Amino acid sequence: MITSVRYLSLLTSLTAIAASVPAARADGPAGSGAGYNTSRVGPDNANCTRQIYQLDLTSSNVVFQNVDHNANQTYITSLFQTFLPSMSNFTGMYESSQQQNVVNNYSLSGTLCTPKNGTKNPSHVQYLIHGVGFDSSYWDFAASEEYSYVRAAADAGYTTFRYDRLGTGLSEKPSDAYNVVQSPTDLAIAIRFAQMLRSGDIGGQKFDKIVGVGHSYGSVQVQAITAHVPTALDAALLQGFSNNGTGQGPFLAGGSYSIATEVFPDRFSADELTNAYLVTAVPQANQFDFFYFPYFSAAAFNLTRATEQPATQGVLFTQTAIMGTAHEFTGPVHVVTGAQDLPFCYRDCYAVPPDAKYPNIPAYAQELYPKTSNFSVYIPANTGHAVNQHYSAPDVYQEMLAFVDSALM
Ligand SMILES: *[C@@H]1O[C@H](CO)[C@@H](O)[C@H](O)[C@H]1NC(C)=O
Ligand SMILES: *[C@@H]1O[C@H](CO)[C@@H](O)[C@H](O)[C@H]1NC(C)=O
Ligand SMILES: *[C@@H]1O[C@H](CO)[C@@H](O)[C@H](O)[C@H]1NC(C)=O
Ligand SMILES: *[C@@H]1O[C@H](CO)[C@@H](O)[C@H](O)[C@H]1NC(C)=O
Ligand SMILES: *[C@@H]1O[C@H](CO)[C@@H](O)[C@H](O)[C@H]1NC(C)=O
Ligand SMILES: *[C@@H]1O[C@H](CO)[C@@H](O)[C@H](O)[C@H]1NC(C)=O
Ligand SMILES: *[C@@H]1O[C@H](CO)[C@@H](O)[C@H](O)[C@H]1NC(C)=O
Ligand SMILES: *[C@@H]1O[C@H](CO)[C@@H](O)[C@H](O)[C@H]1NC(C)=O
Ligand SMILES: CC(=O)N[C@H]1CO[C@H](CO)[C@@H](O)[C@@H]1O
Repeated sequence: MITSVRYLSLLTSLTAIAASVPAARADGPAGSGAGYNTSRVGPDNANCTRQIYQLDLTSSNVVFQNVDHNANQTYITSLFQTFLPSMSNFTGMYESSQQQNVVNNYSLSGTLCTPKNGTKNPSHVQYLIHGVGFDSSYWDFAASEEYSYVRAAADAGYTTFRYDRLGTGLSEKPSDAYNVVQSPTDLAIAIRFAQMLRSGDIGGQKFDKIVGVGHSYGSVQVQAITAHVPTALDAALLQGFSNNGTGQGPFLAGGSYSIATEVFPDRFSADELTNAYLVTAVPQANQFDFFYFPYFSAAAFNLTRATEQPATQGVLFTQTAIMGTAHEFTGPVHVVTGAQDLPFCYRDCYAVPPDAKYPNIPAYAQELYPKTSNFSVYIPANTGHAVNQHYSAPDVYQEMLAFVDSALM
């Protein structure tokens, strides 16, 4: 299990983040490294508005010490080597036993899309959080229209809100890739956006029902929201997720994570990103972590690589630390993980121990939800970690939307 109890108690202060009225401003010029075609705001069946939200936040962060903030590749790789065999040794060498409060204003780009053909209920929203290697275009993936979850949701009458996580897309890329851009900061942002959806600060609509939908590290954040602020969401849909950590090491090793400005000099410059913003080293490393051959098109793979977004080493080292048992969450929970997912199933979601309590690896996630009203799992066949980029995506979307229908009934 990858849940770290040590971090959880220290994160309780996140629930008490001071409320403030967020200022919104119009988009500036498109960032050079945004992972998406910035002239596309969304699919043509939805009325989409993209804007920058300024979030004033305090988060209780892990303190990395003895790390070289202007790390070179040799150093970054050696940190991964230390991290992989023994996390506790890494912790002793590179992390303080104390957390620190980090106070910042972050600019984040978010997009609200309402179905043009009317909503099932205007006060219901799906709140979409993407994972590592992507930005919010994971949810409006434009290799072809059938890959857009935003479109499928709008066709089904659902409003969606998605944002570029800190350090990706059109959102701010803070220079401190260890002590600022890490999972407690990302969780504080994710909680704040959920609160803003409730309070009418996004699109002027107060949403009474919010379904949190994540992918991978985005699902870790949705899970962490349900654990830390149990009333922030009404239902959770965790795509590309489990609470089995066996595949995390192979994921980090297989990605050969490398300095983004060196891998993609045409898209990322050193003015924008410091060295510990990382991407998979080569296309085949991206394939290794995210894809299951031959069940995806060359166009989907090429677009994923061409628009790949960085993750900081601080995020990669802390990404599962925010998970925890959601003791008070009572809504329904649905887990959708590809049968051949690498980081969360180590390539076989049915590889449970003999005499296992549950029939598959994702099903163990119900142990994080003692009070859920309904826990369910769907394991699409012939699907790797990047669910929305495989041929199965359109069918998977219908299954996900059936869960959303039942959750919002
Ligand atoms: C970018 O999106 C716009 C609007 O959807 C579209 O007209 C244009 O063809 C797209 N450009 C590329 C390179 O895909
Ligand atoms: C689209 O959204 C904008 C801003 O919320 C609104 O003014 C406009 O009327 C909407 N258009 C349609 C066709 O729903
Ligand atoms: C990389 O950085 C380390 C210190 O962090 C230094 O010892 C090493 O010489 C550097 N390597 C290169 C190739 O610059
Ligand atoms: C964030 O911005 C607000 C005004 O937008 C300002 O009052 C506050 O001091 C800022 N906080 C930080 C930490 O810069
Ligand atoms: C809009 O909704 C109506 C009524 O449900 C349906 O007949 C029509 O096909 C829909 N149009 C589109 C573009 O989805
Ligand atoms: C994908 O990229 C490869 C390598 O650059 C190229 O050979 C191939 O034609 C591309 N395929 C498509 C469908 O874009
Ligand atoms: C966790 O995943 C590993 C690798 O797939 C598997 O061998 C093990 O049985 C799993 N454990 C549980 C409890 O599912
Ligand atoms: C429980 O979830 C499953 C799968 O999402 C759904 O088919 C079923 O209707 C749900 N049951 C109840 C009682 O909501
Ligand atoms: C195996 C290994 O890397 N052990 C290291 C654990 O951390 C201590 C310092 O805290 C080192 O001295 C060990 O070499």
